[in-house]
Amino acid sequence: PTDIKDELLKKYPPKVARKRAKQIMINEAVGADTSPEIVANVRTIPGIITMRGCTYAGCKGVIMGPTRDIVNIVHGPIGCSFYAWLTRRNQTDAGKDGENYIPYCFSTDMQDQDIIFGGEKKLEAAIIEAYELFHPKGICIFATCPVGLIGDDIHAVARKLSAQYEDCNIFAFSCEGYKGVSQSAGHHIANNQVFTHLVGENKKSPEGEYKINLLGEYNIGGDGFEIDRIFKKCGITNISTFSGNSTYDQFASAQHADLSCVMCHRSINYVADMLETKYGIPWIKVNFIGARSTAKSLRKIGEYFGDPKLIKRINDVIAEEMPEVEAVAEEVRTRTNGKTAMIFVGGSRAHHYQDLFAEMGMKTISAGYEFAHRDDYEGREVIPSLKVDSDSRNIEELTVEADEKLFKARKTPDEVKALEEAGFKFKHYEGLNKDMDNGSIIVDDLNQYEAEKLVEILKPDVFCAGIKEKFSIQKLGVPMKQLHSYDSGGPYAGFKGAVNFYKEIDRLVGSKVWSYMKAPWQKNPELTATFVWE
Ligand code: CFM
Ligand code: HCA
Repeated sequence: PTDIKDELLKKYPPKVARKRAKQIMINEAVGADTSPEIVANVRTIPGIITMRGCTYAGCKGVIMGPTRDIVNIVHGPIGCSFYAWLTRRNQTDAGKDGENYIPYCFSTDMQDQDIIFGGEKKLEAAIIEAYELFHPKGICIFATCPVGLIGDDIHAVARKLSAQYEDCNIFAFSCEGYKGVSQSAGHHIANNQVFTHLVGENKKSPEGEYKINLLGEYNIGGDGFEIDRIFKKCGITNISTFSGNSTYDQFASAQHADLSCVMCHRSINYVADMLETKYGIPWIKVNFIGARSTAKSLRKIGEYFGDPKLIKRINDVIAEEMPEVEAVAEEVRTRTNGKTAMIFVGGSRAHHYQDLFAEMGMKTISAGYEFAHRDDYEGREVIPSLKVDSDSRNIEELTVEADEKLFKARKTPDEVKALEEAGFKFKHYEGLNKDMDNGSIIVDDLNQYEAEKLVEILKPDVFCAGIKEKFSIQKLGVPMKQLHSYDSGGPYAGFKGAVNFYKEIDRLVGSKVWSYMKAPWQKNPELTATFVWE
């Protein structure tokens, strides 16, 4: 593995190689007390073709994009709006009310003259137009790069119109693309504003038993639908998903839950903390990617509530769902066992999907995140030691206190202690490194050059990443599965999702088609344009 690292670094100028060396790690976390340090959440080195996206993408596209009944207006050039318009495969059920703005693309369509003379008037007109057309419960405004550069005060515009329209909650996000080093900054900006302007608004508690919030599940390819199906069957009430297929009222009621379940740690762990501090809602890490992981997460929820009725129901559901899943897994394993995968996606999924591959007998030999932070690699223990640099300082940390009226500890200190003594872990996430074999290659902010090199050297049976990597990897003759959009597939979460995934990967790694990728001139050098003296 050390040779591979050297090979990846060889081509770089010394200064770049020195920096990249700290972001490429040969894993040695297993069996060690602490995981070796990886450099993460820092600026991409100029000149490198990164896989990352911008802060606006994280705020508008990722966090707020999947909400269906909030009108999301992009203040900026039309390209930014087009980029975030239905490109993320977050699915929606318009529900009984039928309110669904996801198919729309709301933009102020900034022009040169707005950049020169200011765009606040245009933004105001856009909000008024949207309000008069739709009368939504909420309108959100997103800043793109030029907005920050010219200094339009989007918050002032939002405040003015929010006061004017009492039945509409209007607020804005300073999520200019350049604001942080990646999408991750945008998640934080989005979540802070949702927490400040929305959570806690609905005073009446929704009906139901065993109330939870599901944080960091975005319903890509219908994952959230499958998880909700399972919750329903178990009798668990999901008050609010942040933010797959979410509604204004769900966010506004989140403070009524008795437990927060964190799916994507990267994009939302701080919201779980804030819900705990302000309202007294404890949180646990869950993972519904992988059938066994799903069963484990459900049992954890059962253990938390501690009601025998719920625990029995959960066990019955698992017993009912698992045989079909196991049967498919066993069948595909005859072909997939021992095969290898690489996973490079934004955050959590590079960790979560290793469980699904393991269920198929497949090993993830190399993985990494585009923009996760050190805690997502090394575990939450490192959080107190994370360095605040000029880029992270740019992103506001909210100071939250217990709400005088609404704070309610969900468990007594004795109950918490009893659970912990029985091995139950609150706000615990061990990160990716501990789950990968020692010697496997972990790379932060992988770039195009390194992706191709790694594939050439390690020849995985499948490479998982996004649209930017898709075709260059396929051209190397290796099957490629998108784990952002799922290509056109999914859901892959929960029990039914696991079955879908097994079948899809079985088909991909069994296919010979990509190995026939050599172009005629690669096979027959006489067809190349290179002139050779006879
Ligand atoms: Fe969380 Fe996500 Fe991911 Fe993410 Fe994303 Fe995504 Fe992703 Mo693309 S919130 S970190 S910012 S699990 S959009 S649904 S697939 S990079 S690994
Ligand atoms: C984003 C969204 C993205 C991009 C996926 C990809 C997604 O980061 O803006 O590059 O294929 O999941 O849609 O992560």
